Amino acid sequence: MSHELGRIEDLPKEYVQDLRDLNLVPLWPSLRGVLPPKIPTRQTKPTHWPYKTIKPLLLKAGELTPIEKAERRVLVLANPGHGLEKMQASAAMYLGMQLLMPSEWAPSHRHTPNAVRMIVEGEGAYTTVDGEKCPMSRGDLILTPTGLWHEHGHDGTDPVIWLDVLDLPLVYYMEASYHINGDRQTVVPGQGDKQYARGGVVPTHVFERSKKAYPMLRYAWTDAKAALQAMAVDNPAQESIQVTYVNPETGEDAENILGFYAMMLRPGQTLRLPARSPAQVFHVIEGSLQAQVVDSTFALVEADTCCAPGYEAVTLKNLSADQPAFLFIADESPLHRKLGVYENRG
Ligand code: GTQ
Repeated sequence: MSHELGRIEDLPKEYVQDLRDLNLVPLWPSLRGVLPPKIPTRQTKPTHWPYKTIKPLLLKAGELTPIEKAERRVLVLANPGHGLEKMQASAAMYLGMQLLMPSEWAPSHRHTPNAVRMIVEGEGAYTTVDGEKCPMSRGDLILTPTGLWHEHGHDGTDPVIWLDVLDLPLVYYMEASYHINGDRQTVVPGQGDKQYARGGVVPTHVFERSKKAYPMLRYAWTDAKAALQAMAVDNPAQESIQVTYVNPETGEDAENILGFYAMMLRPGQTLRLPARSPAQVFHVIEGSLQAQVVDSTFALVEADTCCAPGYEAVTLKNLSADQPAFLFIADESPLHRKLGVYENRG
């Protein structure tokens, strides 16, 4: 049973003006807007950003805007449902495709939003995070969690491009987003990955525990891919072949707000992901597939990115009969779970 609620036009104009003058607003005309029945209103529209359309425009940005004038040379993958100027892929996720040309340097800074980079193309670049120089290769995931210094450099010969995923829209909405510029970092031993790169054995600190909140900063694609392939071989009947990027000291998600995963689809496989509350982003690392969400069907090839709103099932189909497909997925699960609003509707 649902009553028609009173509208703003049903009230005397002078009364509404009296309220406004006192910074007061009647709830009932807006109640259904902020608490819609059964399912949230989602501005996040299923959206596909083909890499082949982004790359030439990003390279053009490399000609038009020197790195000194950009600091970070990024084209933002903006969801039209939120309005492009909002620069958000979903309520909590920001996506950007970043270009670094040989010998360029994107100076050191740190900020409150958490970021990760998924390397799309090119060799020879690195991100120095908290002093550790993390090499960038295709498919690698590099964390720059909240508050850690990071800068990008490039010793190679060809353009390097990566996908940035940040929780910027959420942190900005919280009025908690800011940055601080810093000097070039002093490089310390480590490449963000080696100590923790073998699952099952982690460093033991006999004298004191690691004080690092983020002990692992780089997750090499060669390791994540090998884990997926082993999982597929060891579990031939298992439908979903997926790994989660975790903090190896705690087993929790690698970052606090967004979740990061790698998935393998077997040749010819169709996988229906249940309708869960968090929005999701899919990025193809290797292979090609079809993604269906609401009434959109996207043909995704290598390096393509798409997003899906929360509360919707997503069907992924590997159309290749003989090649597996590998995906990077980012979602808002850690946020939803911590806030107690996570739902799986099947
Ligand atoms: O590389 O530090 O896409 O600070 C947006 C903000 C990348 C970065 C982005 C950033 C960065």
